[in-house]
Amino acid sequence: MRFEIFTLFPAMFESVLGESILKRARERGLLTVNLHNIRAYATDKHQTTDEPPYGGGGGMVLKVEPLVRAVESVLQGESVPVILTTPQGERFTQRMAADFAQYPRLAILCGRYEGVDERVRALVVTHEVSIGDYVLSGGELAAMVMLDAIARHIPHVLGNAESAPNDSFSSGLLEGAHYTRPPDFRGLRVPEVLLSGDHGAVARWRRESALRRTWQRRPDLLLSAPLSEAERYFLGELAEMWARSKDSQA
Ligand code: 6GU
Repeated sequence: MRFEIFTLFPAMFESVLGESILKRARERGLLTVNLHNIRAYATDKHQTTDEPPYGGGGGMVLKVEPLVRAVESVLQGESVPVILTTPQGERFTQRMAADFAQYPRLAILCGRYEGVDERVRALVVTHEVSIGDYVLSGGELAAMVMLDAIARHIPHVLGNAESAPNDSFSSGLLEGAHYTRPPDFRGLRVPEVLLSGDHGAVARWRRESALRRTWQRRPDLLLSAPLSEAERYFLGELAEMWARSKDSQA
């Protein structure tokens, strides 16, 4: 999969692309990330990329000419989704990451300052995406978040040990608890079942741990998670235990 990233700060991407899973994916030819400096597409001799807004009000606005020129000259008329990073966009989710990963090529426009000239939206943008309800100084960090989350869905980017289906959200649930050696640390013991070698019992324990954690922290996810009859029964028991413990406090 190929990404075309349009930014005023291409160097911000270097460390993220140069480590761990994204580094390996690029080395193996599964992922290509082309960084395009918007400034290189400025049309005046000062290479201006931003200006104060018409009508005043402060802040700076990314100019339309460099952005549109950059996107058009890189994409060459090819039909490619062009994502604008903006706090006003649709909230980014695991579902969106999986859907965007189906495209062979994707462009991300990193917004900056107070925003981008509205005509950029009309001319080149196909999707507007936000990564959450807070304001970042620019879209670069948001673009890296999306890039990472999308790349995890490209076939062979994750090894077996890292596989995506058990990830929080892909299963519709949060992940449960994890342990590794030692079996006892300061009296805190790893649950016996995980040491038992009984794979069926371990799988059940993991699923229950995920259900318990989701019920405690993100009960909203349980409304849409695909659950078996046995899992619904388990949640019912959790709820009953919780209700009883509340009664005993009253
Ligand atoms: Cl995509 N951009 C900016 N500047 N701030 C954000 C954001 C994006 N998502 C959340 N906050």
